Amino acid sequence: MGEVFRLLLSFLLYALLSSPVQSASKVPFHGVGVNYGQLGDDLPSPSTSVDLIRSLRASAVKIYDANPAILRALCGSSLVVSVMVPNGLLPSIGTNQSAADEWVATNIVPFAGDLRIRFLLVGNEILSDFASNSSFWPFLVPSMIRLHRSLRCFSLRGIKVSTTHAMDVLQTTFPPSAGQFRSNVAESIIRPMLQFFHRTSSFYFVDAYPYFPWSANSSSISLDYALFQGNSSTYFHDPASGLTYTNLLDQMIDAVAFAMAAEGFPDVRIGLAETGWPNAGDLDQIGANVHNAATYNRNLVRRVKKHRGLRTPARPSSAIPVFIFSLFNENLKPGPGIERHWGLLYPNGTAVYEIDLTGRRPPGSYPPLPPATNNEPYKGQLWCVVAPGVTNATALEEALSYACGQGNGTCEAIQPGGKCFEPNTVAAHANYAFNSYWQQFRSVGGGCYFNGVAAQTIIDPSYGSCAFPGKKQ
Ligand SMILES: *[C@@H]1O[C@H](CO)[C@@H](O)[C@H](O)[C@H]1NC(C)=O
Ligand SMILES: *[C@@H]1O[C@H](CO)[C@@H](O)[C@H](O)[C@H]1NC(C)=O
Ligand SMILES: *[C@@H]1O[C@H](CO)[C@@H](O)[C@H](O)[C@H]1NC(C)=O
Ligand SMILES: *[C@@H]1O[C@H](CO)[C@@H](O)[C@H](O)[C@H]1NC(C)=O
Ligand SMILES: *[C@@H]1O[C@H](CO)[C@@H](O)[C@H](O)[C@H]1NC(C)=O
Ligand SMILES: *[C@@H]1O[C@H](CO)[C@@H](O)[C@H](O)[C@H]1NC(C)=O
Ligand SMILES: CC(=O)N[C@H]1CO[C@H](CO)[C@@H](O)[C@@H]1O
Repeated sequence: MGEVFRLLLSFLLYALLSSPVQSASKVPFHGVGVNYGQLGDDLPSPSTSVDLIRSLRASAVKIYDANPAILRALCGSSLVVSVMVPNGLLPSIGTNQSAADEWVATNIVPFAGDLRIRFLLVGNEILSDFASNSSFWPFLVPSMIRLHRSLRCFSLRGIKVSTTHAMDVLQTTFPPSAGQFRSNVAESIIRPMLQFFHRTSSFYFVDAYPYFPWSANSSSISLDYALFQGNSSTYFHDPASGLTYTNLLDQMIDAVAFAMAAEGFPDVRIGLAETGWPNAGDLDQIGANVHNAATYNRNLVRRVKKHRGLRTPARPSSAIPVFIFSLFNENLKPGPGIERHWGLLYPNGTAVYEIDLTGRRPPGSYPPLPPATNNEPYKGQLWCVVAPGVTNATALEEALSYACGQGNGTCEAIQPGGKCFEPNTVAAHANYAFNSYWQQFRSVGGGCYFNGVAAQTIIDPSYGSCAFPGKKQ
């Protein structure tokens, strides 16, 4: 055996044996997963949905509960599965080991033999819920610890226990090297959580959407940078770390990596629980279109394929598991229009745009995309009126009474004798009330949706002496 060869061999052996703990660095799955949300009243059955997930060639699926019908439909598929404990169970699971054991016995154990369950996520964005549920925060880490103990007890050692976090768990994200957790959770919750992830080789899961920082600040952040197609003039160089960023997603994820390092945990692995781009939205929401959504998700999956996993400048050697949000457009999600338009598929199973989640399909082989029509903010006036095609009088009356019930003179003009009382129909009054409500309450989060019966328009609905206030964008 030649000396060079022997040296090479011993080096290889050394590299093999001295590489970090195998289980900690193993890629949980190759390729890209998809989030299968259920907030729609028109979604296909679980088994049809699982067929659709396979046709997209996803590697993994994440659900927001442990719905047994979905888990049964997944049996026999090779998909890696991530299940979730509903937020509302945290107080009982966090204080009661029997409750944790019972949850695992009922929801996981029956499927563990036939499914590749790899992640058990305990609650969804718990630390971003300030209003009703900040009272749940103290139960988050205890719940994870108890569920981990239950899984071991049932010999289910392959399942990592974690939870998901929105970006607002950080108080600083820019530049990424300055990433820092919010002071109201850093010491009390984040530090013990990172300790738990470190001890159990689990992952910090983040929901990161470049769409939001870009759309809030489209004049200073380049769209191409957000869509993974920037050039050297749009790259960001972080002076403190010396790292160069070619896209906004890496920048956001590394803010998390640096925040964890600042708490003393530089080696806890990161997972991307949700990312994506809306394929449509309201008239006052920029950049939400099929062109950008397809571009974002196709470029993302190609990156994952090319680098054998998502890797960021601060974490070049550990692949980040990725779940795209979402499988379907979900019509029951509240909030602005983009919220109902994250899907790769329409509820009828048709693709919003074609995508091969393995990232193998050459970009040039996709059919041309429709042009992006709203990448600049809309500058004209907008009004909020009854959505086209809505005829359900009950639904309109409910929305009308909600809008008028918010007070502040919203519905004065449609009272008897008011300038907009005639025509005295539910539809006409709803038109007026929706607009009046929206113009007044927009700046404090009031939406133009009313459970689907209202929509924005660029056409001034004023008539006769009845003026509808419009607002310039
Ligand atoms: C703990 O959980 C078990 C199983 O759900 C339940 O039977 C028991 O009543 C709970 N104990 C307390 C103190 O809530
Ligand atoms: C917009 O981006 C610029 C440059 O990155 C930054 O300085 C500014 O604080 C951002 N503004 C908002 C509102 O995020
Ligand atoms: C680089 O990207 C920016 C923003 O997308 C664009 O304005 C500029 O023309 C590009 N420069 C080159 C050399 O392609
Ligand atoms: C599915 O739904 C989309 C959006 O509503 C529609 O454009 C498309 O024609 C539908 N496809 C089928 C096969 O019904
Ligand atoms: C009309 O709206 C009401 C209230 O939102 C709802 O309960 C009902 O199912 C709707 N009817 C139809 C035919 O969609
Ligand atoms: C209520 O109306 C007053 C007077 O028009 C206005 O100043 C105030 O901002 C309104 N409140 C809200 C929440 O829109
Ligand atoms: C988002 C979420 O989990 N909200 C929950 C907050 O807590 C109440 C009970 O206190 C639940 O009903 C909600 O579902």
